[in-house]
Amino acid sequence: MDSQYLRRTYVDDLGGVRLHARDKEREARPMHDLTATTQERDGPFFSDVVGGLSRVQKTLPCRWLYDERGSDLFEAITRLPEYYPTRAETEILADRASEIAEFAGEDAVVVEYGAGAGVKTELVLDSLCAPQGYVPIDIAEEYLLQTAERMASRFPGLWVRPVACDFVQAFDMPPGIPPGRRIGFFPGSTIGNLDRADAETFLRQMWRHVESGGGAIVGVDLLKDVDVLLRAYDDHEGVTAAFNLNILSRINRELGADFRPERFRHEARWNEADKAVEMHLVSLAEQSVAIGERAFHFRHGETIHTESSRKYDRTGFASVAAVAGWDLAHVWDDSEGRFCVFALVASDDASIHGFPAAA
Ligand code: AVI
Repeated sequence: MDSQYLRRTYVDDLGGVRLHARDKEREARPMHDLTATTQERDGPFFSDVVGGLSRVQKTLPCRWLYDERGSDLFEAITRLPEYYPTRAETEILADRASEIAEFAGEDAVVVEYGAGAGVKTELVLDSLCAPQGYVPIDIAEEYLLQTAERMASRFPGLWVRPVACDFVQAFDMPPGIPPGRRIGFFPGSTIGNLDRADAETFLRQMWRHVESGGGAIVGVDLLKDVDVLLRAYDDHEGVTAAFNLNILSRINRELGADFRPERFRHEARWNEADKAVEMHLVSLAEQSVAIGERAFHFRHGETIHTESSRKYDRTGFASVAAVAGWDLAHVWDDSEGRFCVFALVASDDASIHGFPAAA
């Protein structure tokens, strides 16, 4: 655990663990803090933005797309006719409920990465036989706590502990998890937003969280016709465009920058080498943007790369999972073959994780 990054762990009203960068600095501020903008300027958001905009291909990490408005816009995206992954995955989780229950076994504890609004979680918890616990993990704290509260009242007796953190960083499971087989749940093809190395690191961390013999249910979007993919990331109502452009308003608001979002446009591109749909913000003019004392120059047509959504085939994903210590148990797909849900079992080959192999 990087103790510099996660300064504090505490338990809130719901018993949830919150892990925050720079909590101590925040706490030390006076009640009427008119210098909040400059104080954020040495935080992780600031360093990601300045670092990303200083690169030859300007880039912003996609996790910063999800402020409150970004999370609302993403929920709206999941209901768009062009954005099929949510519907396809929901169909699989509903149709395969009994197989999922059999795979997870009785008394399971579900650990969900990137819990969001938790709609699919309800489907899974409903399918399971006497689930004992639920650990939702998300960086968007508002949503996380709402989801945790909803699940706690929807499933009385279920042990619920939200963890507010960036699940790509190293972190430990909260204490007091009930006994029972742990099942990592990573829906929505969020694994596609990680590059190969980060996907492997993430899968290794999930292995450590569920421990040998635990399981995982992972949603993966499949390679398909590029036009279908591009339409899913550039809908006709412009919701995805608003989601992408919103990051500029967030930088203005939280870091005191002077982006003019109307001087950028959203673009979805296919990257054949990475097998990924990329989201970019294209500069509509030659322009400069200030963030504090720093200035960033944009050529006309220059882009900021804000997200990659990698698409897999079945064997491609199974081999990434295998490298990280997961054996394949089942693969389920939707009726149109667009999306897969993988059921994985944490292998007991400890050598994969760099631990000494059992004698
Ligand atoms: C969260 N993630 C899996 C979505 C995706 O499909 O990559 C985010 C998204 N970006 C644009 N549309 C949806």
